[in-house]
Amino acid sequence: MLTLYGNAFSPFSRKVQLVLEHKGIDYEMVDGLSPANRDRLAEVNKRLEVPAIDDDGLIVVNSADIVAYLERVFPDPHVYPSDHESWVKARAWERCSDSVIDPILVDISYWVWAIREDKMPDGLLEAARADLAAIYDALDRELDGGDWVCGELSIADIALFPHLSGTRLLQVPFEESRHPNLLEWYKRCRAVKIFADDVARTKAYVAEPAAMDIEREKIFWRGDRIEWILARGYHEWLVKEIEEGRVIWPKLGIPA
Ligand SMILES: N[C@@H](CCC(=O)N[C@@H](CS)C(=O)NCC(=O)O)C(=O)O
Repeated sequence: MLTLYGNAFSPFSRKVQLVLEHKGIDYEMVDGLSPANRDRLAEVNKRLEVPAIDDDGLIVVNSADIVAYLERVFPDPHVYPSDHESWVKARAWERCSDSVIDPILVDISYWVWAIREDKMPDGLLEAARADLAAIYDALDRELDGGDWVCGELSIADIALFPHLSGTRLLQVPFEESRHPNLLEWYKRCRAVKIFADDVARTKAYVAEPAAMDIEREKIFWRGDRIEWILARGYHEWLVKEIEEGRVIWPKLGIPA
């Protein structure tokens, strides 16, 4: 059986789990971010990141690569649209979810779930709100007249959903007045079983932050999340984090 090394708190892991469930693929889940499973995760992903999958000994890491692999091996129902234009658009929204939306939301989330004594630096929440508003505007336009971001339910919706489901908690919600199509899309997703189950799993996981079985004192920093924090002017804050030992770096992700 296929094994997913994931975690209910990771949007990338949730994306892969949604694809597995949409395609009806049997899988077992190992919590890859639980300290108890660190050695097992290291065996499949040297970067020590989730998600990773083990499909009968074939290891695939990185959520977009995993989704592409699943689409090859289990093509039906497909998550990449069949016409070229929608395929390009769906990949673009998946990439935007992974490398633009994720960094903004994760960088402002540390003051919600991590164990820290400081307050969020001044202006960071406002910077997140401004950047996300531009993304919500674009999504609202994409959804004008359609149920799903790229015509049919696709990887675009699946990649976006785990991120956008956390925006109210993080105080950066999309609003009925400015983003009515996006709000309707969100409600439409919530009515689909795979998305409802995803939200239930994550809610149960974060219900008691003190019981969350992940590293909560040091932050795991990787590329896009560093880029956004630096691009918004918070280099001094990040340097202090490094100097004060609150940082974990990914290990070298060399295959094999
Ligand atoms: N590019 C990777 C990013 C995966 C990623 O950032 N995973 C985070 C969780 S969301 C992680 O495993 N971090 C390690 C940690 O927090 O210890 C993907 O798409 O799979």
